[in-house]
Amino acid sequence: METWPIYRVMGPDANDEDRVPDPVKVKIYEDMVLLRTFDEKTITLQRQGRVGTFPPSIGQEASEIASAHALSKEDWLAPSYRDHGALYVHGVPFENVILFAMGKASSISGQVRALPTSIPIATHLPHAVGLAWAARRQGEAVVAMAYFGDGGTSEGDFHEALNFAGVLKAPVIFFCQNNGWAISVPVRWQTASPTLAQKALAYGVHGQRVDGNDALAVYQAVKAARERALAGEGPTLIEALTYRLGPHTTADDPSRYRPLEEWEVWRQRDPLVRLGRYLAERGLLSEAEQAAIQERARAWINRAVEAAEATPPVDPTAMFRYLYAEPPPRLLAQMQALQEEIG
Ligand SMILES: Cc1ncc(C[n+]2csc(CCOP(=O)(O)OP(=O)(O)O)c2C)c(N)n1
Ligand SMILES: [Mg+2]
Repeated sequence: METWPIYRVMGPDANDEDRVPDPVKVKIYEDMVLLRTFDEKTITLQRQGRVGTFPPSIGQEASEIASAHALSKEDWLAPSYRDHGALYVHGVPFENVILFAMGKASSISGQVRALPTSIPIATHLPHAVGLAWAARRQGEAVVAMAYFGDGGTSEGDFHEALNFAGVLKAPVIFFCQNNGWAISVPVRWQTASPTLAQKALAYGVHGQRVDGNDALAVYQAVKAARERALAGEGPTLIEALTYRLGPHTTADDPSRYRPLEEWEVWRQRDPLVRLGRYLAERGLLSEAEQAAIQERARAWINRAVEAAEATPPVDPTAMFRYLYAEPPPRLLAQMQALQEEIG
């Protein structure tokens, strides 16, 4: 019977050594702070009607940020709606993320090697396999990594993607953030499997559980998966155990379904506090330096929001332009009607 230990690098239960270069640790911390600051700011803006519905990743910063730091910029990233942090690390300017949240950008990803954020659950997983396989056929030494949640593992696309990836030995990483909930559905109602990582076994894919609030473990796990993929050893399913401390989106009220005691337990495991403490203890970043990073992040986000608010709104007819090379007459007629209405 295979066991599924939780891979850890930080803390008393660590089962591997810290091999993350010090400057990378500091950069991961800075980016985690930026993401937290951005999420908190955006929730406020949404309450004021200045941005649309928004899915924050508060509590998941270690998974979100450290995973993307383990990739090369040449790798492909296939994000879901919550993964603006990973996109930012991969090279998407934060301004794009803010514009996207304000409905002022038609695509978040721009010129970087990332797919547009996937709102449908898990539909981007087969795409990631395709990207990885295509890259391999073209002789490129890159991987594709798909981000999705615990809920995504119940979708057919997840299973089809793992099956294809296993058979093709595609250089792909399936990065599952198990944040405890799929909106109001807890993981124990999502699956009868004791772990999500073990689902890899059925497809001949390497599976691993990692402490998703341990930034260094996440980084090392993704790095190792990447190296295996590039060595032709096939795909990896990583289950990063983390927790969504905030709402599913700004349209959600978790107090209606989530026990407060559970939230209290996970709040004590805040990945940002944990990494901050680790860096301070090792003399890599003092508390004063951490406070300065926070201050800079706040100022930077405020400036970026101001710039985004000063940006003119996107042409609403843009929504008709990206599905078909040659839009069918019905869509063209709708586009024209809208054009006439807005003048
Ligand atoms: C195919 C599909 N079905 C249903 C939905 C509605 N929906 C949006 S988010 C969500 C829950 C997803 O949970 P999980 O995969 O755990 O990701 P998380 O939101 O926790 O990051 C659902 C059911 C959707 N977007 N796409
Ligand atoms: Mg979830």
